[in-house]
Amino acid sequence: MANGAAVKPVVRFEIEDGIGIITIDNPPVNALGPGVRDGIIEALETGEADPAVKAMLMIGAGRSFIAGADIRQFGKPRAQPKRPVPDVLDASSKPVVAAIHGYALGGGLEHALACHYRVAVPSAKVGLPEVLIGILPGGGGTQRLPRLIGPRRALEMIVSGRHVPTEEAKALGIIDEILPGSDLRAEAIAYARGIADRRPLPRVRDKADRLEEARSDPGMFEDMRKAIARKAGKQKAPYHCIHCVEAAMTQPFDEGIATERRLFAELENTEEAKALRYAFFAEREVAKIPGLPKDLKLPEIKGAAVVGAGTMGGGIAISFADHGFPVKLLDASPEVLAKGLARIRNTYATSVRRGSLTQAEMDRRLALIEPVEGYEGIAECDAVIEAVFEEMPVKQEVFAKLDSVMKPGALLFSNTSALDIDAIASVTTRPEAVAGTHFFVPANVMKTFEVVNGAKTSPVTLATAMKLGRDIGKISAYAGNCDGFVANRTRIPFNLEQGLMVEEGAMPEQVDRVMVEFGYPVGPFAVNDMSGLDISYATRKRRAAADPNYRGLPITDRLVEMGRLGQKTGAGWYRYANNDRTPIVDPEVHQIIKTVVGELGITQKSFTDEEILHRLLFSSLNEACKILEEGKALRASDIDVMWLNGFGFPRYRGGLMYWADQIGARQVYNQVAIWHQRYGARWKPSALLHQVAEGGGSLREVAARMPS
Ligand code: T1G
Repeated sequence: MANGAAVKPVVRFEIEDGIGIITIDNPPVNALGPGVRDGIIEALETGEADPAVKAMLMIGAGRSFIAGADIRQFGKPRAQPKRPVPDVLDASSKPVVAAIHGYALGGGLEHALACHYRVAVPSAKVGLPEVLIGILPGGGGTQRLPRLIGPRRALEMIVSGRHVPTEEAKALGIIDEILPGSDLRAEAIAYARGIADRRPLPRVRDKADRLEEARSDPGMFEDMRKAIARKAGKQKAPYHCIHCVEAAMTQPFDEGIATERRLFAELENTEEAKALRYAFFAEREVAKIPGLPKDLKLPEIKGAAVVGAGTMGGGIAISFADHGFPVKLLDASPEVLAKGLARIRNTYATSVRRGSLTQAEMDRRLALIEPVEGYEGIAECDAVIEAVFEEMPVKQEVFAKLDSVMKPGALLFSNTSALDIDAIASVTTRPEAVAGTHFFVPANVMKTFEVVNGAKTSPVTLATAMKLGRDIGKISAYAGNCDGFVANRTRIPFNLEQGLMVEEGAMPEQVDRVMVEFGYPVGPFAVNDMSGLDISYATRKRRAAADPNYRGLPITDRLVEMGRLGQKTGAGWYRYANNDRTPIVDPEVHQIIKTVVGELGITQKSFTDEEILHRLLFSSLNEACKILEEGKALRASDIDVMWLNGFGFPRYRGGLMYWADQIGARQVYNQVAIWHQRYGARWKPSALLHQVAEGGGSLREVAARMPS
């Protein structure tokens, strides 16, 4: 090493009690980065050659076994190990045990599958999540897993990419034994000693019984293709995964491996794989707030309170209970509190009915939610989240009350989706302990969690809110304090263009088709019908009352005034038959549009699909650039994370900023400038967009100069 400092080996080999211990030590998650595979091979060869070694075990140092290949290496030229590790394991004459804690994912599980035995601690997770980054298990996973657990289960695991907990992995046959885990290394050595003399060595590649069983069900692959069609859309990776598992049924092992390698190579540098890799790292980067000291001492949040037992309050309480936090749910009205609890109970009961939750787990989570009628009942909580009606006077009244009852040091968070955090904090004596924690609807499902930084919010409060979001399973993202913060503010132009294009001649069903073909699960008009047209109607009325220049949406207003509130009234932008949720195009809506357009005297035109797509997304993109200019968002990639996890933006397109880069900042700017000429101020190009376009740079790499 240039400065002479010894390079810590990423793989260590030691012998203890006749067992060769191969330790992978490549923090933070022992990814199979440079030197790791070669290190493992070297250790295996050392153990193989040493007569003192009766068996070997592979174990990870730190918090995990192996979390897979080093994703940062993909798309780049990289040295390949002299032989694939699984081949070396297959050739071993001595048993090798994989001792798993933390995660065995992707190449990590594939290494374990090539070992002769797999043991794990109760809290471990295993999986082949490659499809989530647009590729497939390229280290033998598609050939070994079907042989070990049967093609149907393997197909489900590989196509979903889900992480499987130890207990289920044991039941499936992936894990041979669950070890207590108080001292995994010692427990695994004892296990290895126990199997050291067993022969023949159980190689997964030799197993055929589970494949035989499945020969009676050849239709499973076609069934899976049909089952994933809607969600997979145009993505290649899920179908390549199915093809590989199918090859395990139809080809000898080594030919199956060749098929897997060929299809892996086809996927590694696809646009979808690049976009999904970008999304993976963007979702890690979003947690970091530049300038926040890493060693900031954060208060521990052991229990929280939620004020307001409405739909949002209930969903927030569920998020806490789902992650093991005791939570007090407060509402001044006993009726609203009872209704809120009933809604929570119903949400859990639905999950039990669907089999995604056990009754015991439902009871355990419900027991964590304590209804409270008085403020004094929450005074000792470490943090409180206010989720009351979205009116400033109401919010300020609640915060003044919270300030007077909450214990010193308690943090006061608001779930407001747009109101001024500084104005809310101003009624308290502890504005440094106030921040926004904006959940998305439904709060117990959506992962985006906007943490809004007020002018007086302290770094500790900000960092604690960010961590709290992650602790309840959310993706926390920084947002500066401005109208609509970041996510909603980028969405407002989209909603406006959506409404205006219908006035100008685009049909709701055309817009929805364009967005579904683009990759959205549902079109924006159908989404409006799901959440109810009356929600935004009230907001528009409030904004029009406050701002005479506010551009309303007369067509949508007309629908609401005619009682067409969406699915809940059986009609909105679409018609819904007999409680069915399938949107049906309704000629009556076309008539309403015609009438209102006539009253507005608007000349209509036809729209191309591309024009619709660009009007919607460029309007938000332009606003996103303005937000970055103002420093209200830290990075362009944060905005992408919000759109992927808050607005259902198709993940294999990377996000709004990433997608715009595929078109090119220059082209986007030019179009925005044209629309500025045609439609006026609302399309005024962002200076940052112009700058990036001029500079030929990329939008997704933009980071705010001065966060505010
Ligand atoms: N490669 C590179 N860096 C990785 C990584 C990986 N596989 N996994 C995690 N990191 C980094 C991450 O960027 C972050 O860095 C830090 O580790 C902590 O991660 C041949 C081809 C393991 C469940 O898809 O799902 O194997 O931000 O914040 O929340 O078939 O990380 O601190 O600088 O996410 O506790 C397949 C990916 C690869 C697993 C831990 N494996 N990782 O979650 O921590 S493809 C995966 C995860 C493959 C083979 C193929 C999660 C985790 P930084 P984190 P976490």
